[in-house]
Amino acid sequence: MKKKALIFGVTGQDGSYLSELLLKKNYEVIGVMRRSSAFNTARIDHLYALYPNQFDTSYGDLSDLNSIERNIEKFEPDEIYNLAAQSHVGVSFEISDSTFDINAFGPLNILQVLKNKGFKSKFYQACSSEMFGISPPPQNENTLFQPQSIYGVSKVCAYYTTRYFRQAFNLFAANGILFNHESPRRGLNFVTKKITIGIAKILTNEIKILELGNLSARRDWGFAGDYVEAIWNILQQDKPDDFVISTGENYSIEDFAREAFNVVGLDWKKFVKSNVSRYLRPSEVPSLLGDSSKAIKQLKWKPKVLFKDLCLMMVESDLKSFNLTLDEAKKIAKKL
Ligand code: NAP
Ligand code: G4F
Repeated sequence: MKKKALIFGVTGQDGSYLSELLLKKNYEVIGVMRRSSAFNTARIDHLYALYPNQFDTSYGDLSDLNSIERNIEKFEPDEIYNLAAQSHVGVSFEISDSTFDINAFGPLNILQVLKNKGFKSKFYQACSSEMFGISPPPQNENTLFQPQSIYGVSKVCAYYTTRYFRQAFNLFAANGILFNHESPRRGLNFVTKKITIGIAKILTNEIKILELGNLSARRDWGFAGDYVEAIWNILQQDKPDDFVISTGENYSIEDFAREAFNVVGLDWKKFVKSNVSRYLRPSEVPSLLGDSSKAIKQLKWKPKVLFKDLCLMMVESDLKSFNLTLDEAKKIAKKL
C-alpha cells in the first residue's frame, strides 16, 4: 500500500519540492490548493503529467473548516503537511488580520478535525525562525521566542497549538522551525529572488537600478530542496518532536547582493539602491543564525547546498528564464 500525504500549501515553493520528494518515495500525494482568479499552479504543473496516478490536487482553504474536514475525510491521509501560510513577513504588517487567521487558526482547524474525528494522520506544522525575532543568535529549540511581526506571532501560536494537541490529545503533531530557505522557485518578492531576478533584468535592460530595503539584516539561508528532506524526516521519527532546521551560517542582505552580482562579474554597489522609506519594516529581525545540532543528531540531516552555491543556482536559473547563459551574461556585464 502506498502511503498517502495531504499537503496544504502545495502550490508554494516548499509544497512543490516536498511533492517531488514524496512522489519519488512512491507516496500518493494530494495537494490542497485555494481557488485563485489567476492560475497558481506553475510550480506543480509538471507533476500532473509526470505522476498521473500518484499526484492530484483538491480545492481547500485553511480558513474554511468545512473544506479541511472534507479533504481529510475524503483522502484519509497517513501524513498531513501544513505548509500553507501568508508567508511574507513584510506584507503581514499590512494584512495582519488575515495573516493571523490563516497562519494561526489554519493549523488549529486541521488539528481540531484530526482530534474530533479520531484520525491518526501524522501532522507537520511549518514554523519559522521569525519566531525568535530579536533573540540574539545562535538560535535553537530552547531559544526564547521574541517575534517582531504578526507573521512571527502567528507562527508562535501555531507552534504552541501543535505542541498542545500533541501533549493533551496524544496526536502525532510536530513542528519544524525552519530558517530561511530559497530556490529558483522562491516567490518574487522575497529579497534573494528579488536580487537574482533583478540581475537578469539589469542585464536585459529592463531595469537600471534595483531598490531594496534594509541591507544589514543577517539571515541563515539554505536551499528549499534540502529542507523538505528534513520536513519529511521529522514525520518519520518514532515520536513527534520539534526541530530547528538551518545551515549554521549567516550573511547580510549586502553579502547576498555582492555574491549574486559577482556571479556575472558586476559590482552590486553600482546597481542597488536602498529605499528604506518604501521597504523598511516597522520592526526588524536583525540576525538569524540557526543551531541545528538536534536535527543533525536525531534526524541525521544536514544541508548540502550552502550560501555560494545557492546564489549561483538562483542567478543561473533566472538568467535562463531570460534566455541567457552565464557566459553571455558575463559578456553583457562587461559592457555595463
Ligand atoms: P509560499 O511559497 O508563500 O507558499 C505558501 C503556500 O500557502 C501557497 O501554496 C499558498 O497558496 C498557500 N496558502 C496561502 N494562504 C492559504 C489559504 N488561506 N489556504 C490554503 N492555502 C493557502 O511559502 P513557502 O516558502 O513554500 O513556505 C512554506 C511554509 O513554510 C509557510 O508556512 C511559511 O510560512 C513557512 N516557512 C517558510 C520559510 C522559507 O524561508 N521559505 C522559512 C520558515 C517557514 P497560493 O499559491 O494560492 O498563494
Ligand atoms: O526575504 P525576506 O522577505 O524574508 P524574511 O522576512 O526573513 O522571511 C522569510 O523567512 C522566514 C524565516 O526566517 C519565513 F518564515 C518567512 O515565511 C519568509 O520565508 O526578507 C529578508 C530580509 C529582511 O530583513 C528584510 O527587511 O531582507 C530584508 N530586505 C531588504 N530589502 C528585503 C528587501 N526583503 C524583501 N522582501 N524585499 C526587499 O526589497
